[in-house]
Amino acid sequence: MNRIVTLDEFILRRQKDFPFASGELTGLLRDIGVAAKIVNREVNKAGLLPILGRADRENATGDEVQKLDLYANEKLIDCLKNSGECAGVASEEAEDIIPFPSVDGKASKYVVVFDPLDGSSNIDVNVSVGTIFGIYRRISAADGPCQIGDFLQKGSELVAAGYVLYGTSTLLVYSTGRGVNGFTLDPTIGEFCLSHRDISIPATGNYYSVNQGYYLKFDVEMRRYIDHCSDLNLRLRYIGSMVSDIHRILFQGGIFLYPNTRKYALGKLRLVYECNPLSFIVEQAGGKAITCQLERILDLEADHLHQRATIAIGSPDMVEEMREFVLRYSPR
Ligand code: AHM
Repeated sequence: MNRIVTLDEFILRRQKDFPFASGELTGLLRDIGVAAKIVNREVNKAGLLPILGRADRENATGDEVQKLDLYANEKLIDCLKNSGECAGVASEEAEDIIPFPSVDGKASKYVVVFDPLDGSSNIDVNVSVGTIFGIYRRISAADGPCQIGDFLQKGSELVAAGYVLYGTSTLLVYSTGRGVNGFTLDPTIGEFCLSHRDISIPATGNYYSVNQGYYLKFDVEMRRYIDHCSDLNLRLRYIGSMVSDIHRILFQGGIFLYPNTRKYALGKLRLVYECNPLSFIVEQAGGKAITCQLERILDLEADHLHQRATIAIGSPDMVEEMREFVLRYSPR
């Protein structure tokens, strides 16, 4: 029988690969692992506790009922704040950056961006959701509070990124720029255990994932590409939770698209919290991620925290094929 390797053990082993590592990044990843376990516990009893629905309701005892995405947000902030390894965070659930006071006079080198619960419209109907995170080395002076510029770095500057998928099992997938590994939570021992080593995305696949309900609102080149996927008899899968949709593609091959629509002229998904971290993972696994206007996602400049981007991400051959459709059919 193979020996179980826990997330903590794996992270510590990997730290030894970096001769000058101070352990901060290692600590941060562990903090995120702890937050993921806490969030997982609540997600799993979402139907039992009064944590579903709107955040402005009150429960039987008059306490404010907390929406699960706000709960996840709070837990991530708590876990990252208390360890002193993180100079501050930017969350999809918060308007501005949240700088942390230093703990024991420690000057933290890193900041974290996250979407605490992606695909949250799925929670009330028991469908998979996820947490997405990215870690940047700060560029502001380490002896002061972190600054907005620390969080608006290009995705290519990420030092680590990952996601947690709360699905039929709970999986944490992350990369520090040296391949991608996945860990499944074993609920009997409460540990994430290495289950998917050196994940590599298939060069092509049988799945395409897009909200086809918006078909008529897409530009002509995207409609042509979607027609092509349909002509090839590819299987359409769209969960409406980006983490889940991309997770399938990472393992089985395919393409995920969220193009611009009439409603979302710049795309819907957030560059900083969603597109960059997932593009980092997919590129690390050998895939590609570009906008529907053909720029590499990780090269995009972010002007503000909640900036949106269009995205085509997944198996490299399929993203390239989509690129050809754009070049051929775009009137621009
Ligand atoms: P959220 O941050 O409100 O959960 O929205 C993000 C989600 C993605 O996970 C998903 O891919 C997309 O929104 C679905 O959007 P749509 O319902 O427009 O297809």
